[in-house]
Amino acid sequence: PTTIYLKDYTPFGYLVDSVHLTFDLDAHATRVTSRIAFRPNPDATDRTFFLHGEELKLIRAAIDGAEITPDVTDKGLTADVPDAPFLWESEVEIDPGNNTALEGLYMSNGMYCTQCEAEGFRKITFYPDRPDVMSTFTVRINGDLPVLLSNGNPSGKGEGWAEWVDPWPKPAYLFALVAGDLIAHPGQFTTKSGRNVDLNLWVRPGDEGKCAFGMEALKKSMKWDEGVYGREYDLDVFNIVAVDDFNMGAMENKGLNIFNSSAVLASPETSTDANFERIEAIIAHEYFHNWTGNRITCRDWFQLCLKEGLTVFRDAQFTSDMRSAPVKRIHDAIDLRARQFPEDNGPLSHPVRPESFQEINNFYTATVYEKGAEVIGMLKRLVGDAAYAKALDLYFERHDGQACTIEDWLKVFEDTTGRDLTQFKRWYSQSGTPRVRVQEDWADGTYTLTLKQRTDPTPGQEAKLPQVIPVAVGLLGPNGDEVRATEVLELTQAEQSFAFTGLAAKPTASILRDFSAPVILEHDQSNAERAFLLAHDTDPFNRWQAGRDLAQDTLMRMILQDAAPDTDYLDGLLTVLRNDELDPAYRALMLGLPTQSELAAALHDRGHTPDPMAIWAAVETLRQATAQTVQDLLPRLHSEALVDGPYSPDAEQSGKRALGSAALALTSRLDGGAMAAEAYDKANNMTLQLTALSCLLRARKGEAQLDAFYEQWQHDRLVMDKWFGLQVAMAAPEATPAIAATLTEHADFNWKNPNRFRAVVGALAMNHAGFHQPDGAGYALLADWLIRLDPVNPQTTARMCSAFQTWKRYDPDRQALTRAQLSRIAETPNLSRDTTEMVSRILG
Ligand code: B3K
Ligand code: ZN
Repeated sequence: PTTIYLKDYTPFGYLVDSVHLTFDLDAHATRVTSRIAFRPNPDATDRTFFLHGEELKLIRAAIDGAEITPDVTDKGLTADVPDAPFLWESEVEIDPGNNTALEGLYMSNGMYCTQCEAEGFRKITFYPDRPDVMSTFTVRINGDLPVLLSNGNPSGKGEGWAEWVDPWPKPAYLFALVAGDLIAHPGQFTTKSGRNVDLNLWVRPGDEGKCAFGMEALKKSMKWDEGVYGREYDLDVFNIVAVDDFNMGAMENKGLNIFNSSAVLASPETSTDANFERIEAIIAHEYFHNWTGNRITCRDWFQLCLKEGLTVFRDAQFTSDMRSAPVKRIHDAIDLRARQFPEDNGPLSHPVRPESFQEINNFYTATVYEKGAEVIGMLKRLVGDAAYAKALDLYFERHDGQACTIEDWLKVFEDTTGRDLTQFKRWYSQSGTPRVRVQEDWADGTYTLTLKQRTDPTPGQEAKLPQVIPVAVGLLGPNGDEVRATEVLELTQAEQSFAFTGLAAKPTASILRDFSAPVILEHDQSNAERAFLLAHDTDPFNRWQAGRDLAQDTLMRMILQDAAPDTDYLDGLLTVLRNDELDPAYRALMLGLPTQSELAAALHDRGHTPDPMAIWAAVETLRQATAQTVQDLLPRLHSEALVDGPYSPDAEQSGKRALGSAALALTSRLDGGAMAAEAYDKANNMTLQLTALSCLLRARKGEAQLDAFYEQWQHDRLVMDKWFGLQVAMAAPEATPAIAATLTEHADFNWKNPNRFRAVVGALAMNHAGFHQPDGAGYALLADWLIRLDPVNPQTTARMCSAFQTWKRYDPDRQALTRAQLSRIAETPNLSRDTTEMVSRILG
């Protein structure tokens, strides 16, 4: 396989002035006719006329009306073209009905749809399929289906055809087409300058009742982007389509967003609070791409974080504004530690802006997205809110309509603030999670904080340079009052000291407030200090973090020294839970524990070999002790979940349900699931129903409820995904591989559907102790399914290979078992480029 390098970028030899496409739809022989106006690009030196094209049957090609015979390979075609503007025409035939990879034009339940990012347009027609080639598109769809959609504004339609014009120049990856028997859930939005926009959420018949929430989320997003970023929508229509077979969450095609149905369809009966929150965020994310991604796009795929990091950052701001900012920040830190840290500290580690790839689809990662967003958060913290707003205004003004780089992005900050961002830019080029070690000194009223940063070597990067790390710090006095408000220290050297003078007594430091940088803080705080912060910190993030540190500390000692659960932790938790002034959602978060995978990483960091079964046992013991400690509070906390009045997925109600659900889970450890069985019968929404079922499954009960759930919901794919997933997630470690294997034999296990595949096989990889069973059954089962899925859907297969990325943390036996499975995958004949790249990187 060939490796593509950032340093090799050159512009394409031709510019595209317009694209006209005609689709004659047919399940197995769709004809795509293109008419493309090219002209030589004055900024390019290489005039090779190469058009990407894969899996296309070329019927005809012509230049300025004269038929030609281009050189065609399995990657594309080359042709001799005039050194002047010319019209390119081609006609190709494609087979959407057999497109199981879900990239290009494919079919899902009788509906035609597309996914072109990153490089799927080349499976539709011959084209310079690269994001720096932008053009307006006119699309004619001929097909015997009631709804025919493409990008932009509708420009005409009749029986069996429709035409669309997208006036905004765009790269091919934003092209979309949908055709099918769909029903619209309509809405309206008037932009701040008075443009009336017709909104539609298109769904399959039967899903009409699951649209209202998504539509409202869309309107809120449109309003928010006008208010906070001054960004207005720029077409007369905005369409969203829900599709059951989709490789990711959703896609921001211009004016025609295509969503995995799991990322848009919602109703209280079928969706959990967490589903609602995720849907609201994804709708916002895709909508925000209209400016950060579509109007300003990426020059090349190495710049992916330009649009993704920024858009994740924007959707996080939106969620903070719509819901609770501290809760969102804590969720994001949990998520970063669970998904990005393992990536950044293992064989798949890569910079936020990668410098090489074989298959770009493998770089839609937590590093590019979530660390990319953290980098923007740090930049905003360093320059301040007002300067950030000014820089963004300049970004939109200067780069509208362009395909840009990270250099362009940083330049607007340099130009508006006068800051030199040379060192800051290392966040984009250095991979690995920086570690910040804390040393504290106290003398004569002066508290000195010494911070040392280091980043371990990562693949391809042995030596690391110091980065700019904003460390937000506050100090608390002995009575719990804040004696120094939050201040952002700029750590730029390998080692740096910061002095706080004039203090009456030795303070307790609250460091890395609000999780001000995506780093690992190494702070040997005593549990007494942690308990003090848990009781008094004014920063909600660090108050939560103090509880988390206590929990981690006790778990580590339970695992390593067979210690009993720590009373500092249990007592602290009790105090927090009793405090009715604290937001229920926040108290629910306090009840959370580090994931078992995180504990494995922490053990590995400290030079121990993690034993997944010992980790699992410690967590179980701590949970049991927690249940006993807070026993008296549980009935009242559980009743929080039973809010009065109609269901709403808002922050307040879902926070109460989160706390009530956590209480029910603890109760089930004491009563064997009796209360959960009652709660299951009474549940009047999916959040409560699923919580009760999961408590029962964990108590090794709930067989009857599992059957009843199946009977009740077998007609609903999204709910059935939960039914499949929960059984694997809640399985006892020893039973996990067998349960997962049995579920893959279930009549409803449609493994070619990515959601269903992830529900079972993905859940297996997420069940830490179950996946890491000492006999290797978890590894073998995952490998079996990856080998089976690869020829059908390489993207989803490759993505799931990352379950193996942490393999070198574990003991030699497990390593040998994993290596055998990875080699078995690697040696599979005709393995996709996607999976080949992932497995070879993981093997190292
Ligand atoms: N831009 C798409 C992701 C496309 C993934 C291609 N493998 C969704 C998003 O980030 O909004
Ligand atoms: Zn995105």
